Amino acid sequence: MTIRLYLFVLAILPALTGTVTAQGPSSDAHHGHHMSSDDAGMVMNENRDALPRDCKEISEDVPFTIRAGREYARELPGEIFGMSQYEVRVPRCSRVAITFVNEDSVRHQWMVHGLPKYLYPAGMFHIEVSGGRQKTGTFIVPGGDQTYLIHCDLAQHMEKGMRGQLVVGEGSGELWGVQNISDDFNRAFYLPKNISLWALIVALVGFILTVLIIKSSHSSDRRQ
Ligand SMILES: [Cu+2]
Repeated sequence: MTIRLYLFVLAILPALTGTVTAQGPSSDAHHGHHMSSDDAGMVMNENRDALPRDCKEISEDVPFTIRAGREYARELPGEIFGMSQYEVRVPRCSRVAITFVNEDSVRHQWMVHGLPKYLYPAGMFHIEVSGGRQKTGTFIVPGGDQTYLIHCDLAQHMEKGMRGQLVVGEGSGELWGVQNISDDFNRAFYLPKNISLWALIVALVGFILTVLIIKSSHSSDRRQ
């Protein structure tokens, strides 16, 4: 009888400990990501001290508070979600501490892409915050001039306004579709900036030439 009870406890032990871990604050590896979470949200791939290969030391500590919510999109045509700041400019090799405040009732994320994968699994650092909560996460940027995409990865949130850029050093050019910074569409890099104006001019010239050719052929028909 005692042995049976022992076996029973042994069998349900993983389930019990699993439930306990899921309820309390936890810090573990999730699909190779380093994640720390509580009921306010989570920080994935936080990095306070590991230096990128092209940095000898941390150049500076730069804290930011970024707010997210519908309120910030109120003046923006076609957008639903907004942020208090769409562009974050930091020095090369700086340690960036982001306090992400979610003023909505739905979840939001502040996610950076394209970081070195040897430090940040999948090249990603991200903070996710439940409605009405806030969370702070820290990461160290590399030593090259580079522009990184920031967005909220929840369905349709980026398309509806939550898209920004992290500019390290001089950056590597503006990304498209960043609020207050760049145009709201993806322009192929090989096309000139005022491509629509040029297309209009070419169409007009083509139209005028066609009309002239038709007119001159009509008048030469009449002369014959
Ligand atoms: Cu969002």
